[in-house]
Amino acid sequence: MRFSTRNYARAAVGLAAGLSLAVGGTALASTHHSIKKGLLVYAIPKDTVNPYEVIADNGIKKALGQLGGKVVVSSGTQDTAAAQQPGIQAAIQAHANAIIIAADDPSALCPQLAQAQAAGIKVISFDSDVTCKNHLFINQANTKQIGASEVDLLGKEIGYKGQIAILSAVSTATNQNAWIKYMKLELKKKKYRGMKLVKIVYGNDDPTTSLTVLQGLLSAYPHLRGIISPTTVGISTAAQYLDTHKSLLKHLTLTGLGLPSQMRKYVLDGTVKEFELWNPANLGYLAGYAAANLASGTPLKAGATFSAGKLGKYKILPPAGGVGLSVVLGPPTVFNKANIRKFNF
Ligand code: RAM
Repeated sequence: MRFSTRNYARAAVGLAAGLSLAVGGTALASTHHSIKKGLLVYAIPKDTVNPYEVIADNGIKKALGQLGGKVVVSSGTQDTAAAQQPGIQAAIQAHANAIIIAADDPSALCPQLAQAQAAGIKVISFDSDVTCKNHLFINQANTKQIGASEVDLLGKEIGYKGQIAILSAVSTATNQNAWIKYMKLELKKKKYRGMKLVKIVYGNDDPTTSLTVLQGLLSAYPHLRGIISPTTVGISTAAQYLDTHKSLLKHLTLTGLGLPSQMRKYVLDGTVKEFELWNPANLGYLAGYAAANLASGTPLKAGATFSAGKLGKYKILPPAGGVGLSVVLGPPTVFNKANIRKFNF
């Protein structure tokens, strides 16, 4: 890990937080100095209203703030590729240096993103990937591990038996579908043969739609034993519903990916036992640093490394498992009664 003199303060903070950092003599040659000043980054989240996306966008702003750049957030209020298109056009008009996008669709925006690249804009995806050429994906955690661990969290709680369902986000979201693919693969293992995935419903990361499809699911499958909701909007909506319909908890277990800030109440009152997530602010922060580095000359190739401020050094990984060039933030945290008070995102 490398640090400039300017980064010593951050290194001290990192050490205080228990991170293991090596600050060496030759390490003073920092990548930080090479970041261009005044970079303009367009952040295009899945939508501008989902609290998860807002926290992640704030992470991007924090990174660019540290690097002397600026962030414009542009997206719609619903999770559609069409609502993300104007943001890409605005980035081109504004001569942005980079776009950071959480894709509502894997491929629908590739023509626009190619147009942006032709105008010299670096394309970074985060949270939810695109299949377009020449971009870097900032992955929140290993995709396969998220899928597998979600199934395992639920399996443990329901004794590996019974009908289960998934409450997802939009049906075109790359991240949701990638995790669901690995959930299905995990469910094929012998250990899970007593668990049957009966239905996947899509709440579009909209609380009202999520509630409607949840109620439909519960009336269609009265014997449902478990729900995995790999979306912060879905799991918080479902937790709120179960909290007010406690008799369902006699046979139904909920887990998934949630914000500890939204789920704390439900974990402390026993509605939900365990769920997981990474730190979305750190995900945005890492994407911000990646964008600034690529826009300043860091090559988009496997093995290239860059410094991501307080998070340390990251390496671009080669394509694997259906994902192109990527960087992985790190393993998620499992939250339960014992630790949930410690997290504020
Ligand atoms: C929702 C969104 C987002 C996903 C999280 C876990 O907020 O669907 O894309 O990463 O949940």
